[in-house]
Amino acid sequence: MQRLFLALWPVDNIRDKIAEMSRALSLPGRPIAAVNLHVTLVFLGAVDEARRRCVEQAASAVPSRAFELTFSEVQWRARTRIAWAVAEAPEELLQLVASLNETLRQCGHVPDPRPFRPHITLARDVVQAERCYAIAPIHWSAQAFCLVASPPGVDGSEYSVQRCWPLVD
Ligand code: 3AM
Repeated sequence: MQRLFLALWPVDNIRDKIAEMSRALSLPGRPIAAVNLHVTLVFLGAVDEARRRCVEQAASAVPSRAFELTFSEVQWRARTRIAWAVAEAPEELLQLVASLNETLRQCGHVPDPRPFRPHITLARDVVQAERCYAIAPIHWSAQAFCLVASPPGVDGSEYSVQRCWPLVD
């Protein structure tokens, strides 16, 4: 079994900008390592080999369009103790997530009932912070989405990108 999720994975210069912005905020808590920064699209959980093949086939067939995301705010919530950078969701992204959730049902996936909000988790276990930080906007031109494995149980370990699918311009 592998713990998998689908995500937008930043190219290096975007990753560097996000990591630099996050460092500059000096958020307390456990910062997410720069190599792990991402936007989760669909969390799949523990997946066996057969289901993984199903997921890859479904992801290959899903219609998708390229889009741009702009992160212009960092929010912190006392309830979750998470600080994350948030962006407005463009229509193409909402469509992509909806299509993935729908097509992945054939692989036994149960969609998360919570509304999708594009975000990059920057730090966890943040006990106290500002509710909202304005940041210089970070533009992320999304050209692909990826299947990513998260090694079980080891908090702080590196995620590993398994495979990516291009978004059509
Ligand atoms: O991108 P974020 O940080 O919001 O919290 C986990 C992370 O989300 C989330 O999957 C992403 C990649 O690890 N995650 C972990 N367990 C989860 C679960 N049981 C989960 N999301 C939903 N249900």
